[in-house]
Amino acid sequence: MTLADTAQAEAVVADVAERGVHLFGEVLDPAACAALLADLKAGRDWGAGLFLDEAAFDADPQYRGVNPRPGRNLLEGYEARLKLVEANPAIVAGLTALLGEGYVLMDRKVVCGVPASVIPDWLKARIAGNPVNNLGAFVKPQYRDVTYFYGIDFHQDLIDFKGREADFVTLYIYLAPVTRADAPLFLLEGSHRLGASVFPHDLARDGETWRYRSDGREAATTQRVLTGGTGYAAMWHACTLHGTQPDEADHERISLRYLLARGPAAEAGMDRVNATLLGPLALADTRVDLDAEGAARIKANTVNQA
Ligand SMILES: O=C(O)CCC(=O)C(=O)O
Repeated sequence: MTLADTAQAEAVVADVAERGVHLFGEVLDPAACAALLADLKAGRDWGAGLFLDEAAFDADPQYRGVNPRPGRNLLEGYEARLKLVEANPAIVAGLTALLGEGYVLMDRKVVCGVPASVIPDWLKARIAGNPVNNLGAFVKPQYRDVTYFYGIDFHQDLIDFKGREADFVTLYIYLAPVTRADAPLFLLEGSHRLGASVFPHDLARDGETWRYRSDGREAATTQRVLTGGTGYAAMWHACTLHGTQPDEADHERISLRYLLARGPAAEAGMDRVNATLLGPLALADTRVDLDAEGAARIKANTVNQA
């Protein structure tokens, strides 16, 4: 490693320690991103045809197991094309600084922010005010190789990992420009400091600052909206609060979402980051918003006030 590389690696770790996020910016080849997006979109329905009709949904509601999984993931078959992301020098260096040599790919998938215009009225009425509008339950089974959102309240990505230590990051890639109207990610910088916390979160807005409470601790966090052009990349700690508002544009927002974990290396920046967290690194239960079937039992949403 050159001195410049070492300084860059330290800057990435310092960013994640202080803010809970590192913004790579528009580091990916825009033409390759656009070509990948065109191929991912080709020959599929991204409109109203995604959804079950109300009677079909009510005949057998399935709230669990509706996200991509091995054998049902639109990115399968695109491994070589994804080198665009996975071999990008800035991204590899950032991940190595934080997670150590030999970091582990936990998951990669396509996430679609679904525009209001394609969601059927019956479904809009049912999901209004829900904190987590992952629409997987309502899309036809053949389309569940992508995760579809109509906004999701501030949450930690640790929410999906009961009992696991927060030893991973989320890497998010925009394959097309994302403006304020395209359901950009909202992050609360500094929120990771309170460690693992049960969803939904205790947040109160004051301008661009949010007062966040967890476990008797309090933090003043700063809202950052991730707008960016084609090839924009950012990564955040598993305890960093983030969310999206419903997509206001007339077209979908298609992104790549990776989860990457600390590898077997003796040292990794993540250890230093986690040593600074004030709260727990893991939780036996990560959320209290769902009923026994996995349906929403709480109507509340804070990110929509942002
Ligand atoms: O893309 C979105 O709308 C939400 C994504 C998100 O927050 C997540 O995948 O954890």
